[in-house]
Amino acid sequence: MRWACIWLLCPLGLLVLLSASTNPPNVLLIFADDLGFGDLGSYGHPTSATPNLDKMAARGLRFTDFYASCPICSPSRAALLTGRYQTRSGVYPGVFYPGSRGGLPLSELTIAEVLKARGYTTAMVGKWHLGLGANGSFLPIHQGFDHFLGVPYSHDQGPCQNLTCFPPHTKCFGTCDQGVVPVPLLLNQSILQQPLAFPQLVPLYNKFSRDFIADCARQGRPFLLYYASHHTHYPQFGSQEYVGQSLRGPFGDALMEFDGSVGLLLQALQENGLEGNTLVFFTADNGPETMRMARGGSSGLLKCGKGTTYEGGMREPAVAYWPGRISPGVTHEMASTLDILPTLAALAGAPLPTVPLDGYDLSPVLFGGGKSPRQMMFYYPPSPSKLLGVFAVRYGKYKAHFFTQGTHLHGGGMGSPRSLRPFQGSGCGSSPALGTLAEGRWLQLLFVFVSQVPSSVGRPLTRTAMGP
Ligand SMILES: [Ca+2]
Repeated sequence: MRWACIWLLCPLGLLVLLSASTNPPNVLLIFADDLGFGDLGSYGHPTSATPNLDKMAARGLRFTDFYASCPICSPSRAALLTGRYQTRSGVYPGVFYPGSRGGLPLSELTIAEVLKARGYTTAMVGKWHLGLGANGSFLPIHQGFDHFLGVPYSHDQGPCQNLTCFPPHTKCFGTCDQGVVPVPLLLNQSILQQPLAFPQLVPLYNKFSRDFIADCARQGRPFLLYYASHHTHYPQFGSQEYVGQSLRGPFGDALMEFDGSVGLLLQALQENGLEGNTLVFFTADNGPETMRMARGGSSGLLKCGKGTTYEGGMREPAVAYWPGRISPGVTHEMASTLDILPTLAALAGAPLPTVPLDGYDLSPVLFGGGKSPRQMMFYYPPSPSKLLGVFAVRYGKYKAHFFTQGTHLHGGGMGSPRSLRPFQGSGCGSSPALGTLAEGRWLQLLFVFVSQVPSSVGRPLTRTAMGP
């Protein structure tokens, strides 16, 4: 019986392996910044103008239950690129700043490194935010990307009050982080501009991306293009083409520019005859900064936004698009940015990193309308506490909130009273309310949670990437 099974399975497995190895698909990974679950027309926003993303959603597979791994930038981006919770890579807590000494550890294997081993040409455009390091030692070109055009951290991490965000003369709204170093634009490790010229930035990104796609097509090499937009993070900016064009003010104009880039990227695939052999995946790093009101995004019907472990903080719009391979539709299966690396590795026939991963191969969901291998999602707060640990867990259709933003922890046997400071970037969570941990079903969930929680939870991190 055992041998019969092996003989039956072998040809199928061989076929899959051969198919993946002979014709690995190109990958276009489009990542938005601080974009909410409710910000796109295809996710119900009444006034957003996002025709290209909406077209992708209509012709591709649209997710309703797709999660970033963290409600803030750097940890979320580390998880996307490594397929591991930020607590494993050490990109936690908080985010990197221009003066941070650390970065995503070079020992971590990124999507770019995994695909590069299978002959891919790789490029990254836009917001990195995974460390700069001495002499640029943590930049993308040291993490598997052959080419990099972008900003090493967030575009608000420098003085911006005198910069023009919208042409001809509209200054950036607000003051950004009052650092002394203007934000640079880098090509690989060289500074192209400092400070950034915001109105010219996205056209530069788009030209670089289109040229990269055309070059790869000419050379007949599979590629990975990671296009990490600054939109729609604060302060919003845009080029001449998009000034005053939306019904949502500067936020809507920035969103329109992002959508326009998506259109140009898809057009580049089409022009180079690559649409039938390219997986395009779009999602965002964390929820909207609702405290900025009209200048922040919308999480639609979900609660709260960026910085919180409520749904609005981590549940994101997401679309998988591959004409001829992925059938149009909507899926309610649970999935995460953590699943991108294992999925791409499977498609490319690349071996997985030999470290504990927190992601799953989503092929059954993408190509067969099947069930997701993901049943659980953990919600780590941006301001962690060794005493509180994970704030929430989703298991199937249930979610347990063990703590919520604003939770105050009183010492008891643990010493003097301690408290968690509410994350300042959120639009809610300032009220000191304990999270709910009810009995019955929740206790059962707690048991499952405790038995499956990643091993790094509950003990001090051994590797901290964050500098001062
Ligand atoms: Ca973000």
